Amino acid sequence: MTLTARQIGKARLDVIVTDITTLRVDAIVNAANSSLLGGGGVDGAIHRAAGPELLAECRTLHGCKTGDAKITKGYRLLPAKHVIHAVGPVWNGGTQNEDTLLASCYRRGIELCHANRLGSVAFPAISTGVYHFPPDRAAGIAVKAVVDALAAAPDLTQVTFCCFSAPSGELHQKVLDTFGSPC
Ligand code: AR6
Repeated sequence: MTLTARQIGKARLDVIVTDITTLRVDAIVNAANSSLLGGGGVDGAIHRAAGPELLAECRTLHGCKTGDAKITKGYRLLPAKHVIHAVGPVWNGGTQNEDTLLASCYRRGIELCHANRLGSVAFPAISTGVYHFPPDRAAGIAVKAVVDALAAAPDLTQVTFCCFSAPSGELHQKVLDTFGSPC
């Protein structure tokens, strides 16, 4: 279900509520942990849908730092051709640079799209599950980080904020509606 769609330059940004593994986009972003070896939540769903080849490629990456992201193929995830594994911060009361690290995940995701000439990408609400980042604060950071990074990725024409609950979708919608113009 699409909650809102906004045009910012050449890019259309959507907020939808659905399972990210079902999306027809060039890349879906995973909310991974620093081992990149799988886990629960959206990470578990993506590995289940992509199959064991995804874990095999992840093993070759030797982990990923918090705030950074690495790209793999999507394997059985079709139609998503790639997975961008971003490692969000664990919420620790806001004292451990969590805001900056979360924004960095989105910026690195957009940068990897540009580096791989991808046209469309979908992000989950990174860190708002097991990592307990406050969802309203995370939504503000996510949308602003993507909007700020868009100029660095001129080929990117579609960015989807893929939320997994109506309340999460509404938080993203409220922020996104303050940017760009309706489309
Ligand atoms: N599609 C879209 N969003 C989803 C899906 C899905 N299929 N499943 C869950 N979400 P979480 P984190 C939402 O816990 O907080 C893993 O074990 C979920 O409702 O998946 O970054 C990793 O291996 C929430 O809004 O990720 C790490 O160890 C959001 O995705 C750790 O969890 C993120 O929740 C990362 O924790």
